[in-house]
Amino acid sequence: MGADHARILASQVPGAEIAALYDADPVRAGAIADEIGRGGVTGSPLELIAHPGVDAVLVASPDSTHKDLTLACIAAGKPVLCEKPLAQSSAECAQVVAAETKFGSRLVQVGYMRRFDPACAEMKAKLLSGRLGNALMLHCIHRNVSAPAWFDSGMAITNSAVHEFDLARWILETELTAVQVFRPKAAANAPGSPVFVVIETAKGQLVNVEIFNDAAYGYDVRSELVCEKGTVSLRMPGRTETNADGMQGLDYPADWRPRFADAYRLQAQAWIKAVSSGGAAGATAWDGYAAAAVAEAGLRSLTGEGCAAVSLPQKSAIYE
Ligand code: ISE
Repeated sequence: MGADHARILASQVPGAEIAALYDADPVRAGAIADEIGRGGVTGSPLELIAHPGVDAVLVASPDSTHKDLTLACIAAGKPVLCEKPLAQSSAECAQVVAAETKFGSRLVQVGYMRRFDPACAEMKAKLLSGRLGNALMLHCIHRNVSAPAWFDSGMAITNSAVHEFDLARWILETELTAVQVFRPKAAANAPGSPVFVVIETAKGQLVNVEIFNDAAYGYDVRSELVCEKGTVSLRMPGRTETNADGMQGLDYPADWRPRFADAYRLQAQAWIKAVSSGGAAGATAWDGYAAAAVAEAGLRSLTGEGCAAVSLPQKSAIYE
């Protein structure tokens, strides 16, 4: 993702200039610097954050490093776009929220890029138009070709379903209050096996999310919002349709990068535009915290709690 973000910032975002890059693999960092023709390679992430030529930082590192790197950016007073999830637990997210609250204004944007996906934005706009009446249910499907080797059994929730937790909070403009996670007994007991999540919102709506990370056939993300007077669903993106072997078909992307290419570009553009004028865009650290709290309740449900309640403390004023 780091390489993708660097390419997007270098080629599709007016006003952005890559001043420095870091990767745990210096050869890879050097290759990206050569490819985009800009940015020196630093010796550590903290060196990059402290670099006087760096005004803002994009963190796209392993999930377990997000919290410390985001805190380092806040300590340096530099805006940061951190990939999701914001941290590994709600307690860690609370540390980020506390540091940003102490700083006094927003520096953190969390990379919940679906908020910038034109189809997701249209779904929200259609709900807000009032034509469909109140929202009652949101059905979501989220399938990957295969779970990466570093996935553990909880990551279907903490790394994948967090997208839907954020999407549901954002589209329905409410908090998620209770979560129950089911696993089909018929499926193999592997990190990429399906989980089925049922969520209740503070407005009394239901959200269900199927996560299947070993789905084999392609990257497939769907959602249908069911309202009192109609429904709205995301259409399959794609520009062409193939006719061959007696069949008509649409292609599935291999992963999220082509599927959400517009969202990543619009997210990066919104981030740079906002930080250039001293503001912030997209999902906040509070949103990152809320998604992590739902994920944690999901893990508790998975390990025997049944229907797990989500509790959130009072939101600080900088997030209102
Ligand atoms: C991955 O980390 C992402 O963020 C993708 O957008 C998501 O679809 C995938 O399930 C995650 O593992």
